[in-house]
Amino acid sequence: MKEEWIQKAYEIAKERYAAIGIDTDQVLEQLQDFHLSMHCWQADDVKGFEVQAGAMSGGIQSTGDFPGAARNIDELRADVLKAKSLIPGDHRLNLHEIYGDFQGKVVDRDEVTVEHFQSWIDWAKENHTLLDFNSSSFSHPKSGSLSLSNPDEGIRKFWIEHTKRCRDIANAMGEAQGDPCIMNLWVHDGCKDVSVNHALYRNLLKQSLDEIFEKEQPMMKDCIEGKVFGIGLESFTVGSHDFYTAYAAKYDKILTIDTGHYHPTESPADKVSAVLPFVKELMLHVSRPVRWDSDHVTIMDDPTQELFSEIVRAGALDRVHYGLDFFDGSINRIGAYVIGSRAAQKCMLRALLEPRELISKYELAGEGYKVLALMEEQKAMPWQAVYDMFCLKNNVPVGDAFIAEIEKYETEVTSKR
Ligand code: RNT
Ligand code: ZN
Repeated sequence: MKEEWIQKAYEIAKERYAAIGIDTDQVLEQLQDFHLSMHCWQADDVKGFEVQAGAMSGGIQSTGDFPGAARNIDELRADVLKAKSLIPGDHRLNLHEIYGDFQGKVVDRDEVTVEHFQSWIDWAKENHTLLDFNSSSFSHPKSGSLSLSNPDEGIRKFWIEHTKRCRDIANAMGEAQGDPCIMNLWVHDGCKDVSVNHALYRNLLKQSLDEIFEKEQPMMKDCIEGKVFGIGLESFTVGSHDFYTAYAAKYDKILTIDTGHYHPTESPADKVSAVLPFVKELMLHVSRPVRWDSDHVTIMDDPTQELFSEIVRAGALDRVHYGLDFFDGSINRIGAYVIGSRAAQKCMLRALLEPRELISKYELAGEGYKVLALMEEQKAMPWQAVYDMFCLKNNVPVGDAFIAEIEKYETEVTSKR
C-alpha cells in the first residue's frame, strides 16, 4: 500500500476521532506501550524439547498436522523472530518449562534448573525480548488425572518440586532482564467421571499451592489459571475459576483469565470488573474457543473486543498482562501468530479509541439511546486507518502485505523441514 494513502487516511481518521474527543496520536503512543506475551507453543503444537517427550496429555490437545512445525530450539527461535518481525510493537515471549535447552539430555521435571534456560536468557537479551514462564504439568508419565492435588504423596511432591523450581527459574529470568517475569501456573487436575472427593482434591491443591508460594521471589510474579474442564477430565476440575479466584484474592496472586475456560455463554470480559476490586492484577490468555476450549487462533470477534474494552473502561491497563494462548496445528503457524497477535492489538486499539467519557456522560444522564447510538457508530469508525499508521510507524507490513512475507518464509524455510 502506498505510504501516501496511509498518511492521508490517517489524517482523516484523526479528524473524525478528534470530533468525538479522542486524540489518535496519543492512542498510538498508548498502543506502542501495549506488550503482548507471545506464547512459544504455537510454533510446535505444544510439544517442547524434552528428549524423553511422549504423547500430549493433560486435558489439552492440538489438532492438525500442517507441515513446518518447529522441531528444535533453533527453528522455534527463528519462527518466533519471523513472526515478531510482522507484528508491530515490542512483545514478550512466554516459555513453558518443556521448552528448556536440555542439550540432548534427559532432564526430568523435578530436576530442571536455570541453567537449562540460560541460552534463552541470552537469546532474549540479544533480541531485546522480555521473558515470561510457565510450569508444565501435562504430557508426562506422572501427569495422570491429578498432579498437585494427587492423594499420592510421591506424585504430589514431584509436581510441587517442579513448580518450585520453575519459580526459581522465573525469578532468575526476572533478575536477568530487570523486569519481573510473569509465571503462570495451570494444572489439568480433574476427574473423568463422578467422584466423592472434590473437597479432598481441592484441599490438597490448596496445600500444594501454599507450599509452592512459600518462598519470596521478588523478580517474578505468580499467576494462577482455572478452567471448566479438560479432555478426558470432563466431570470435575479441581482448579476451577472459583477456586483460583478465591485463592488469588486471599493470597494476592495474579488471576489468569483464559478466554476458552468458561461455559460457552459465560463472558470472560465480564470477569474483569468483577474481580479487579479484589485482585491486584490479571493475566490474560487470549484464545478462541470454538464449541470447546479448542484454542483456535484469536480473531477480532465480539468476545475478544469486549474483553479489551472492559479493561480500558475499568482504567486497568497497567494491571493486566496480555498473554496469548492459542495453538492451531492445521495452518501455517507463523501466520497463526501474526493473525492472532494483530487481532489482539486491533481489539486493544478499538478499545482505546472508544469515546468513553462521552458515552459515560450520556449513560449517567439516563440518555440510553445516545449510548446505544454512539456504541453502534464506533463499529464503523476508521480505526483501521489508525492501525495501518501504527504498522507503518513500526516498519512492519501494512494490511495483508504480511501474507507475502509468510509465503516466502514458508517456501524458503518451513516447507523444507
Ligand atoms: C490449558 C491452559 C494452559 C495451556 C498452556 C499450554 O487449558 O489454557 O494455559 O494452554 O499453558
Ligand atoms: Zn491458558
